[in-house]
Amino acid sequence: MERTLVLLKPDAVQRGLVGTIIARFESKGLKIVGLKARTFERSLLEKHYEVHKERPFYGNLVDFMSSGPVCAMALEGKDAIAVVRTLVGKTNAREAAPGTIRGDYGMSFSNNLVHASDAEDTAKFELGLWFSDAGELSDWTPADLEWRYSVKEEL
Ligand code: FUP
Repeated sequence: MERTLVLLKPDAVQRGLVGTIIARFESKGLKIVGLKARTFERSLLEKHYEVHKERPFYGNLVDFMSSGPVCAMALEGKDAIAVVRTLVGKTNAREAAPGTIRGDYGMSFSNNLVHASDAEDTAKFELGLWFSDAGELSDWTPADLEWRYSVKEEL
């Protein structure tokens, strides 16, 4: 099983899409192992987007992400990183395919509703950053786990 970080950005919160977007991940069969929502400190967002530090949009991005509440989530599942990236869709929501979260709910390149870790090493770094306190992530077994995956082939 793999874990990945998902952030529902301030535009998702402002537009009342938090429940809708979380439902997409839950319905897919991903397991929520961590969840919290508040306006996060700028320093956290600066670290989160450190990789873009030299890019011209960095300042605006950090301003936007610290401008209001963000819902941060840790999701778990087989190949969760790739599965979540597929569900989220292309960065520019105008180009994102219908059926993806950005494709169905967004019209913007920068206000694109969701962040999702893009690789194993970034997921590890980002989960450590956003869920750093002991006990923030829960290990639990969904009662229907054996129906979500083929026991013989995958578990
Ligand atoms: P993604 O992996 O799809 O979240 O996209 P990136 O990591 O490439 O970019 C992070 C965020 O920066 C995007 F969600 C949107 C924003 N961005 C801009 O505002 N301008 C750019 O030119 C590129 C990215």
